[in-house]
Amino acid sequence: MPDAANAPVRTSSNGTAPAPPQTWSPDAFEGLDYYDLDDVLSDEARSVRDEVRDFITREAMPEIEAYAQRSEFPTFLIPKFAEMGLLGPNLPEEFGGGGHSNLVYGLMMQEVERCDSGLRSFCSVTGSLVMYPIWRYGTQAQKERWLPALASAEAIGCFGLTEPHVGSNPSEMRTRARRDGDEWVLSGHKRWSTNATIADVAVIWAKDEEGTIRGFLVETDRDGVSTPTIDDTWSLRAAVTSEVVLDDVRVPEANRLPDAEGLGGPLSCLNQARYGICWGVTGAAMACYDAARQHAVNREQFGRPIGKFQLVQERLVEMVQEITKAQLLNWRLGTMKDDGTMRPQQVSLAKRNNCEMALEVARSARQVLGGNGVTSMYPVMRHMNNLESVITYEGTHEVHTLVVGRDVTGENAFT
Ligand code: TGC
Ligand code: FAD
Repeated sequence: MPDAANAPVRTSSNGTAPAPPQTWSPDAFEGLDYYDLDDVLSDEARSVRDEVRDFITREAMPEIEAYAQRSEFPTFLIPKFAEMGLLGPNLPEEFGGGGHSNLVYGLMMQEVERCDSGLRSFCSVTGSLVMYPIWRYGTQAQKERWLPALASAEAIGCFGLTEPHVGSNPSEMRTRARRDGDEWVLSGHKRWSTNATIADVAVIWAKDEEGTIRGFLVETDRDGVSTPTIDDTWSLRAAVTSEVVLDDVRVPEANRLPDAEGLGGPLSCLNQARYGICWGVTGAAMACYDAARQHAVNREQFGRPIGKFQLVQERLVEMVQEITKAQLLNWRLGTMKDDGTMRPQQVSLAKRNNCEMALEVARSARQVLGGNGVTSMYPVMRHMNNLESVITYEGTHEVHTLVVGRDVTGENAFT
């Protein structure tokens, strides 16, 4: 006789029921521009933003939930990202970049993450963490070899800074690069490397024998490289996250990024990606707000739309208020970046604010959706789970607090 108390309980479906009433559609997205920021954007910026918005709504939105449920990256989108100019949009056109302003780059990331943070991660890693260091620190030959290929998605890249023992403090990295004639021998272990399993090239940060941090382009088909996937996450399920294990991997001196020396090399790349995240998470928050707003006008309880209740209105107004503040922050950050006056600490403040804001918006939107808010009928729980990664990667909330704290007090809390 089976022991009923210890028998496994099915958690998968064992029947069908009529679908619950649908109160939200991505096609009904209204956008959110409470302070008429569209008026200060150029025609070009608006038009690129609208093209990306349309592309994402048409091609990515209908598919994303199923991919996330299956924990699968929608690779069919990769060539489309390239066609839409989403890979390296703010890098010069000379090597395949989009030649757009940073403001336009930000708006693009906002629209991509409106669908899913994992899609924006793919774009951020490609443009800011792989193409940018090659463009900024690479040789002419490295630029010609990799930049057009990465921009057109013929090649995929990843970025390896974090390690199993080293996250917030990358200056303690253990990965080593030993010079041997015209070659370097890399050994170490990178963890949490977005895209690595599907990447052709990894930007690997390692310490040389003098302890100086240097950057290397490591083709992933070299002997000694393996890139196992980290597949047990509840977050960014529609993204590829991996380890990069380097077991005495030999690369020629020609694969070293000659102009990167010290921690400033990888950190300068993070500035680019963090900037994109500030905009991206604002897009995720806009998506959550819009789902909650649509639900509030369509869902009735006590004989009236729940949007008529003051407590629901307050939630929606808080969302509008916080998203609007983030949008203003992004716009100002973008204009400073375009003017060349933006400081890394200002990116830290916006990354810190906007990630926290987006998570709070997602949590509040989830409440407005009631029980169905925990299902895949709505995008909100997926965004919420994704944002738990986004608030952690590219510098945790606490790291950015201490970066700004150091800036305003002159006191270094890291040492
Ligand atoms: P510190 O003494 O402050 O600086 C060392 C050198 O770096 C320079 N520097 C920067 N340069 C450019 N941009 C920045 N933001 C910079 N911050 C510092 C600095 O001027 C100095 O240069 P030099 O020439 O004088 O040597 O360094 P520290 O050891 O005190 O560390 C500071 C701290 C903790 C803020 C830094 O280590 C840090 O940011 N930690 C967080 C690590 C992090 O963000 N990792 C992200 C990994 S990549 C990732 O998460 C990708 S997610 C991808 C996706 O989107 O899917
Ligand atoms: P830790 O640094 O161990 O921090 C743990 C906790 O301690 C955090 O709350 C942190 O804020 C806190 N803490 C640490 N130091 C301090 C301090 N001084 N004061 C106060 N609190 C502190 N990395 C890459 O290199 N490439 C990638 O492509 C990449 N992609 C990622 C994708 C995902 C989905 C995730 C989750 C991570 C990714 N990362 C990537 C790694 C990411 O950057 C790190 O997870 C992050 O920097 C934090 O490092 P950690 O996880 O080791 O946490």
